Amino acid sequence: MTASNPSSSPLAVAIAAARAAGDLIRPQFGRPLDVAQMLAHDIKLDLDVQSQELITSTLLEAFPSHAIYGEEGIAGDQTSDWQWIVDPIDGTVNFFYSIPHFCISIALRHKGEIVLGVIYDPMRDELWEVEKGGAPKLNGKPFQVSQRTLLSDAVVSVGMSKSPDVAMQATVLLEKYVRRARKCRLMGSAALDLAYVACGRLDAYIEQSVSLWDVAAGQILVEAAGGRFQAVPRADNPDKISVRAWNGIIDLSVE
Ligand code: LIP
Repeated sequence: MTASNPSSSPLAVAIAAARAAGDLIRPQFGRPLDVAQMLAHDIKLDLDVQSQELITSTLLEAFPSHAIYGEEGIAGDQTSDWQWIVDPIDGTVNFFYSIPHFCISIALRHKGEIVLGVIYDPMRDELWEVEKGGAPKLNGKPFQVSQRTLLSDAVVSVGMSKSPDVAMQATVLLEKYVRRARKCRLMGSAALDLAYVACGRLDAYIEQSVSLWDVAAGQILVEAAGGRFQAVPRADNPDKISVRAWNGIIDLSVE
């Protein structure tokens, strides 16, 4: 699927969609928001849906035969070999609490293989992009994972959700890494954690239960930047995966 016009290449369209969603979301930051669903462990905003609708229309206008698989639902031709994986606001709870740490995450899979990833932080105007075989870039500049070699020098982000099993597993891991790493962080956006691992701000990110849309774009960014990404489906929930991503150098074993 090569586009003759570079401005309509899948990567260019993904970047345009992410920036358009950022322009939608940014002015709402710090304002009273319409809540679609307030759960004990999560918040769904009308803005999540609006952001996904905007991304979906941008992607499907350029590629009408493609499929969309997003946190806020599916669209397009679900039999397509080309599938966009979209998190319209990753870090919704941060956003709702006026913590300026959230992003838009867009990946494209072809026959199951991720072929591009874009993550956009609209508050800092930082955009990570990569396509298969290319150099990953942050705001146009190439980057790589950190070159730290020791866990004792590393900053490790541990993500955690609230279900009792997951919270328990994550707490056990957190306790181990807190003692072995230089510092641990719990930042609230899986996609930004992966973008930060990719460009060397973090050395590792570990989370016991996330969804594909949280991590798909981050996976290709980390791998293209020289790092490693491992995902294992959860036995208790086929829609969730346990993930760890790191610079590929540090030994993360803590047993
Ligand atoms: C959230 C993540 C967060 C993770 C949550 C959730 P959302 O995504 O990025 O880091 O711990 O389980 O998946 O719901 O804000 O898009």
